[in-house]
Amino acid sequence: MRVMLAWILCIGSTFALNACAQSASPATDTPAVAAVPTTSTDSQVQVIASGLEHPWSVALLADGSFLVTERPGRLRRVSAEGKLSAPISGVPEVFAQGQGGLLDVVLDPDFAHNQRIWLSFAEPGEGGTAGTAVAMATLGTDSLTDVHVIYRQLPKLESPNHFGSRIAFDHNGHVFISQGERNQKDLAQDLEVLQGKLIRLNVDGTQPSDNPFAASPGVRKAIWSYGHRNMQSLAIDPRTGTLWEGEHGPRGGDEVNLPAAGKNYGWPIISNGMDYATNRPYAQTIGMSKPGMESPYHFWQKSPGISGMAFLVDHPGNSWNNSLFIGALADRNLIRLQLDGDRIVSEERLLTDLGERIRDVRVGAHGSVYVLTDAENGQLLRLEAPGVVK
Ligand SMILES: [Ca+2]
Repeated sequence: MRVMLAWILCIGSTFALNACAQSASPATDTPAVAAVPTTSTDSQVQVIASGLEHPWSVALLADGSFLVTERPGRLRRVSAEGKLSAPISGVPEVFAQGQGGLLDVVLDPDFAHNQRIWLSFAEPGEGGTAGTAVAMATLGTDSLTDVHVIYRQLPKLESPNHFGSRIAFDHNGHVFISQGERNQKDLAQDLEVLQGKLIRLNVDGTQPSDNPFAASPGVRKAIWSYGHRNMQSLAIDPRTGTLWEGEHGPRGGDEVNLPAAGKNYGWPIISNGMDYATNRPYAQTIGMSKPGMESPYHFWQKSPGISGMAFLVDHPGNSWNNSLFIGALADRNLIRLQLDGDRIVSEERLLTDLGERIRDVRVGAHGSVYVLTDAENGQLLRLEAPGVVK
């Protein structure tokens, strides 16, 4: 079903965003759910910080300050008032080329006691190769200590693209790591390599004995699910513990999946996107579905260029309660999917007047929504739902 959606969006803010404008969203195809238009009467936007070079991820600290990664390889603190620290020392060397660099930053589930953070990044290898990697480290005032790389995507490859990567914890002793297939499509179906796979590890970096391929000879034991393209979104629904993942289609077909153990999400055999060069399906693609492969839970025929993902739930007084937010890079706005349980019932676009690529979105303990813009002079913004008084 194709539904053309257009909404009036009025953005109020403390800087030059005081405008109401009519914006048209792209056509949206929803294979498993119905989408209906919604109207946002107002939302409040505030710039917290500017001057961040291609910020990629933000973690929210309990004192109201932030940790922000910059893709060239820097990690900074940002005070609640928006002051940037000098780069924090001890960050692993990154492969800062193409789509590579310093990527996700996430607090350990037990951060309050162990001050541990997790970073994903493109790690340089021999001969110009690189691979997605994840490190954990102890956060000090201006340095990282006890830095351990606990995951490396192997083999390392020469491609500068499709590193993913996001980190999410299930609060049951496991960490999920999303990544890409490094723009080498066929690797996504090869269980002997780690490209194009969603990874599940124990939080100490060991491989869980109950992973779906733990007993399969010749298969990488860290694999949770496979057939993924470039997973830039990953979040766990706090209400249910369900894992949600988003990934870029090629030319069209960005998709959202709820990855289950051992399942094949199809790339490049099934896809809703096209070859960039020919605007026809890739040679490997047989169609949009195939028995034994999982079709997307939700997809966009025209790719928004989806990025970070975060749930706003358990805030019954908030008009955005039960939402899934996803950044949009190509569409230069913020996607809000209204949920009823796991069902996506409507879609709204926010920050349409800003005109910036949105790289990450996170939700604070009080229901504020934090967004990073992807630019040489990137910004950290805070949004409040309509009706919230601050
Ligand atoms: Ca897929």
